[in-house]
Amino acid sequence: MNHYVVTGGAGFIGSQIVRSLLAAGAGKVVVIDNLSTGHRANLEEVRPQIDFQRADIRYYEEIAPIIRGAAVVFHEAAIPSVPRSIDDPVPSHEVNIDGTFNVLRAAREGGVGRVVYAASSSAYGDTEVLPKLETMTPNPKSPYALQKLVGEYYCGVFASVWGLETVSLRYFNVYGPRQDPSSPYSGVLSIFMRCAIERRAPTIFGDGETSRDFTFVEDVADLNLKAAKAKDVSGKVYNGGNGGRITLNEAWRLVQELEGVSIAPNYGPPRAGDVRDSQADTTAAVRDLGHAPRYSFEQGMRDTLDWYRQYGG
Ligand code: UD2
Repeated sequence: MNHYVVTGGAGFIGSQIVRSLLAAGAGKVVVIDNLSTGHRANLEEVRPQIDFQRADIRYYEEIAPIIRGAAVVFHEAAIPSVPRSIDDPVPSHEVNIDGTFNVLRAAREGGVGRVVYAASSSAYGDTEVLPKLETMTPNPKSPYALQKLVGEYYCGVFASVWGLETVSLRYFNVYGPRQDPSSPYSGVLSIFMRCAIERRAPTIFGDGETSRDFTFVEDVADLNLKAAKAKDVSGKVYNGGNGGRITLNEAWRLVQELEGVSIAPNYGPPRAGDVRDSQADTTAAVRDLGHAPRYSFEQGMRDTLDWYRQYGG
């Protein structure tokens, strides 16, 4: 029986893909993770059902035997964060570009059925028009955005040159339970929620009118499973978003309301490399992949806040 591989499977998004695969009846799920940003705790309740392999995508020899013969590889392993890639560009370059190349090479040489790649909405940069369409010319504003775009291009080239089936999903600011709020590079909603629970003021970079298409992690995992099965999509790129647009000021307002607090945020200078507005056009993903996000922003936020209250992040 062919197995499924999730690189970065101990991470916030990867571990949700693992749980969704198991819920959908996947026989064998193998996780590749070096635990640099992922945590074993993210896989705690599914640990007996999976094969966990501590391995690093920067080293081809470590991952090739694990990837060989897989039905599908979900490639989630990455060093995320725009500011991290600016402060410390070498590790993110090595993992996001060289590591992705290694995963694709191992998949091609190992006869893998398909690679579903975690691309990023940051590839668009600032566009004149919203929502953002896959046909728009990419315009990366940071090393991270560029690295994720190179991974997409590699997916396209592995498909066209060597016939490896690939699908790239441009994630739009994914949030939800298990997102680690403890680093300055953490996703903004995880930071907002921890601040509200601890009764502290968050810092908003810029005027707070920066907007994002925040997308709930379970919807993104569902989209991955659909992309693994869809027909005639090889080499293509799809937006993995919700189609909405929420400003940071609105998001902090909702967090305060849900937590029953009133705390004025601090405002700081805008962050280098930040995109101003982000919103997905989901037409192609709906049409070709059957994308059907189930969570409204408010519902996703309620569930996520409940999780942080219980587990603290
Ligand atoms: C980018 C990508 C996203 C994903 C992510 C991975 C875009 C539009 N999105 O997310 O799809 O690939 O990278 O890391 O490029 N902020 C604050 N206060 C804080 C933390 C952040 O105001 O304490 C701001 C930040 O300056 C930015 C917004 O919140 O304007 C979102 O930041 P983020 O780090 O959560 O995600 P972002 O948009 O860089």
